[in-house]
Parts: sequence; structure tokens; C-alpha cells
Amino acid sequence: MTGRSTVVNALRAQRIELPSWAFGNSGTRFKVFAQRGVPRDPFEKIADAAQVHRYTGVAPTVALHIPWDRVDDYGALARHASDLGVALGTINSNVFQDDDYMLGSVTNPDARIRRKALDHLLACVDVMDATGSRDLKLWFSDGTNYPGQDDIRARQDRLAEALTAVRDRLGPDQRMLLEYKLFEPAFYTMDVPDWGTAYAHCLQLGDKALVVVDTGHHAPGTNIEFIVAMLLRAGKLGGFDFNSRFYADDDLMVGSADPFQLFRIMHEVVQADALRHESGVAFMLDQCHNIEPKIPGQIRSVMNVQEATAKALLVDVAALRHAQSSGDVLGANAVLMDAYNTDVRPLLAAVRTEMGLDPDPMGAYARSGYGDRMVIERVGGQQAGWGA
Ligand code: AFD
Ligand code: MN
Repeated sequence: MTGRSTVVNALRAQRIELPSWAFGNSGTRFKVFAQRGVPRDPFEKIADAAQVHRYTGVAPTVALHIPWDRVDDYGALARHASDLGVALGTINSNVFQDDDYMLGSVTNPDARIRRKALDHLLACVDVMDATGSRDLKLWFSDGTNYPGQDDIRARQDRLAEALTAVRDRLGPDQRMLLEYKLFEPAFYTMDVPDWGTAYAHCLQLGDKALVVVDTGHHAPGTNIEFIVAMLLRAGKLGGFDFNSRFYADDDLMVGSADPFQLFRIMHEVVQADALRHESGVAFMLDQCHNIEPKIPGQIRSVMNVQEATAKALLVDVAALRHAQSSGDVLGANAVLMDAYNTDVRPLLAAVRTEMGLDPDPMGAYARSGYGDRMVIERVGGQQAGWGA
């Protein structure tokens, strides 16, 4: 059984990265519901993200999305973040919102459009140079909707060509994280549909290329923790985009649909000793708060990741290994379920108190009145949202 101090120290050291885009207006293809007090620019997004870190203590970095978060002076944005106790994190490219990309970006049959997309990816590396970011996250909406529309293998060749050019551009301490997604917005083939495709390209690209597992990007019923274990064993897990789903890429608060799956994923992470910051695995959130207030929605997500992590840290590994090695099926399962069924909220409340935080982040944020103040202060301007 892991000692309490070891568990507490691991929970205190945990780092979860927030997505800037979660604080703007978001929605579905049917409607983006505007909320009052929403940020109007990257500086205000950072301010809202800093509230999540203020009350949770484990969310010190904010991922940016380019061009949504493009600013004239990234140094000023970084200083703004630092003044608020956070830092700029992963840079997310966006080659999915330009009319030119209707038939694909880096895999488009038109070389001119492929060049335009690659130039954006290289410009994102320039942003990384300016922000000091380690990771470039690459998600491609590229794919086809109909059999025969394009050559599946040729599109993979185009993808490999672009990824190689990005790899060659990266600095010595920079990485590229390739994210896969089974479907949407393409419905017949996605050019990076699954972990196998992402893994195959990352193997070709070398050590700087790693896979991102977005928990909403699989077919229903997929054993995601198996994928996580395989990538960890191969040294090719770059990170997560945590969210939750009932049916598709719903981008709901992580852990809200299936906290048991989140626990099983974090169990594989803990067993592979990959929770430590030094492991290089990035624990990012990637969500769209469509109907819930955004800052408390993110606080809840962070808390859900913490709870799954705490339970994973409580697994009695010695007992588990003994039961496994002796073929004690029920015993091994019981060891895991004992950890999962442990109410870790008192433990996390104690950890927060030891960190000098309110043990109840949601209540502390609500009592701060920050959200109400933003509604009053943020009048006018153009609210951030899809495309903003
Ligand atoms: C969309 C994509 C993908 C990506 C995210 C940020 O589905 O998850 O990581 O946008 O670009 O949610
Ligand atoms: Mn994602």
C-alpha cells in the first residue's frame, strides 16, 4: 500500500493544463450559447484560467489555440499570465476553420493549400519560440466523406510530408503531439483516425513526435486504458486531452460520464510511473462548456481528474501483483475496486488545506464573486468563442 505522504506528495505535484478555448463561448453545430462575462481576448481568458489554478492549485499552465489566441506581443501575454500565477502552455494549431481547407489541410489534393496549412503549422512553432512552449499539439480535421473521394494512401503520404517538415523545424526542447479522432468533421475517413495511425507516423518521425489521447475521440466502448498502456509501454504517450462523452466527441466535463474509465486510465498512468512531471506526459483538458458556467466547469473537471488520480494512487500494488501472479481473478479485481470505491474527497480536502487552499474549490470560487464581477466589468467588445 502506498504511504499517505507519497500519495499526498503526488497529488500536490500533479499538473493539469487548461484549454484557453474552454473559457470562451462554445457550443455545437446547432448553436453557440453566449454567456455573460465571457472573456473577449486571450488576456481575459488567461485571467479566468488563473481562477481555476487559484482554487485548485494544480492547473498552472494554459494551452493556447492559434489563431484564436494570436496576440501582437506574446511576451506581454506571458507576463500577464505570470502576474496571475500561471504560465502559457501547449500551442494548438488550427487548420480546420478556413474555407481553403474544405477538402483537407495538409492532406488536401491541392499542393497550394497543403503549403498554406504547413505554413500555419510552422508559424505555430514560431509562437512556441516566443512563448517558450514545449509542445505543439496537432489535430487535423482532414478526411473524406465518400468512398472514392480521394486516395487514402496518398493522403497519408501528404500527411507524412507535412509532419516531417514540422519535425525538422522544432527546436531541441520542443515536441510535436499528434492527436487522433475517429470521426467528425469527416465522416468516411479521418486522416488520423486512431491511435495506430498516429503511432505509426510518430514512429517514423522519431523521439520528438508523440501521441495525444483525447478521451472523446474513440468509438463507444473502446478500451482507452489499453491504448494508454500500449503507448506508455512504447514511450509514445505525449499526453491527454481529457473530456467526457456519452456518445461522440461531446467535450463534456472530464469524468462526468464515466468516472470509472477515468480511474482505469489513471491507474495505467500511475502503474507506469508516468504521473510525475518528469515523465513528459501532458495532462490537458479539452472541453467545451456549452450550458454550464465555464470557470466552475473547469474547476469541477480538475477535481474529477484529481479524484481519479487519488484513487489510482491508493491501489494496493503489492496485493494486486500477488493476486495477479497467483491467478486470483476475484482477488485482483477486488484490490482495484477497493481503491476505486474509496471516497477520496476527505484526502483531497486535506491536501488542499496543506497547500494553503480552501478544501472546497467550487464553494471558494462561488464565494469569491469573481464571476459576478466579470459580468459587470466585461461589457461591450467581442466575446471570445468559436472562431474568435
Ligand atoms: C476539437 C478537436 C480536438 C482538438 C481541439 C482543440 O476535436 O479535440 O484537440 O478541438 O484544437 O475539440
Ligand atoms: Mn482534443
